[in-house]
Amino acid sequence: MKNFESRVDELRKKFEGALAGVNDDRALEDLRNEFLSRKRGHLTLFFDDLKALTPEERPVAGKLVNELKIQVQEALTTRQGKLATRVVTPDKADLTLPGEKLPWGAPHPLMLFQEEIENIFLAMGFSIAEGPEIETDYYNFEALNFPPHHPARDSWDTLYLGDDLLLRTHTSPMQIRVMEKFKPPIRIIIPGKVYRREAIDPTHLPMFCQVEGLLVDEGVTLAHLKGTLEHFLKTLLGDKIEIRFRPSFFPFTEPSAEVDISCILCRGKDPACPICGGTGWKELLGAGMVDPQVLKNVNIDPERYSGWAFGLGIERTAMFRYQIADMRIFYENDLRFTRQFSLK
Ligand code: FA5
Repeated sequence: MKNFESRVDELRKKFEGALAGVNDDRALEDLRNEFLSRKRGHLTLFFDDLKALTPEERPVAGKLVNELKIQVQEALTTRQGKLATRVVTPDKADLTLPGEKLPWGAPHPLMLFQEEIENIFLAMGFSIAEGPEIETDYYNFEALNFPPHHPARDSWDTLYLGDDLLLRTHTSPMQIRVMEKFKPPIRIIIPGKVYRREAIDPTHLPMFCQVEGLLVDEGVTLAHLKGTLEHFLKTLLGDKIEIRFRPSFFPFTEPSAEVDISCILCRGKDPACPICGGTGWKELLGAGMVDPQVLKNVNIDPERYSGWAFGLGIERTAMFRYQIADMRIFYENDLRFTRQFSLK
């Protein structure tokens, strides 16, 4: 029995010595076979040797061999883990291995929809601009005729980033930036994100996208605004929609209107309709003739030039186009939803 014990000890030392020299998967596999192979592994042969011992010695010796077997198995597994996580230096990398497959990305449905909007306006001779999402009080409010303490600011107040900086509440500040830089004739659209202190519901988000439109030239009238918006909305949403201009108020346009389209979900028949609440109409945009005071603020002569502007909610409009009852789905990143829009 003493002899058996020292043989187990010797084998343990032999294994530990061999394991210390193992540096790759192939050597590890060889070592595993050498010790654990079912036919000729050292440990397997040891179990055979048990037969030569007395019935009293056998369980004690069996326990010793079993313990060594567990130790060998665990040590091999640990070394295998270490080999798998080792850093492969470039000269050792196997360049013949297939690369990792990355899933294809696709433009977000709202980006695709925005592009459609842009294309309709590009075809009418408009340019596209973008502007900062962090704005100053001057561009977001003051230059647009919202003096400090004006009540119209209340429903637009948003996240301030300091005394003077804020996340823009609409894309209209870009009207000012564009008119400061370019002189009429101006024909431009400005898509971008805007932010508001807002209670979230199926048609309201605290961050959403707008497209601003601005046209300034000689002899521009409200009829041009109506005609352009009608062409744009019918091209985007189909000939069947009805459009209505509802008198409204914006400090930077005079006269002002909210533009609604007929509800394509319930057509005004469902008092519980999540989009129109049974009214049959949903507001998509605000619009109006650029207030002469705003033109003066950017040194454009209101006696010579007139203009119109609009601001459209992209998510709201996309809801109509795709018949989606709740705009929050655009931001939930559910691939089952977004994949339906990917380009084929
Ligand atoms: C404005 O933001 C004005 N700047 C629009 C404007 C531009 C008027 C130029 C005149 C001239 P309003 O707050 O109504 O207006 O927003 C415009 C559109 O943005 C709405 O008609 C709606 O489609 C969308 N919208 C407004 N609030 C939200 C919201 N919380 N979530 C999603 N869409 C919204």
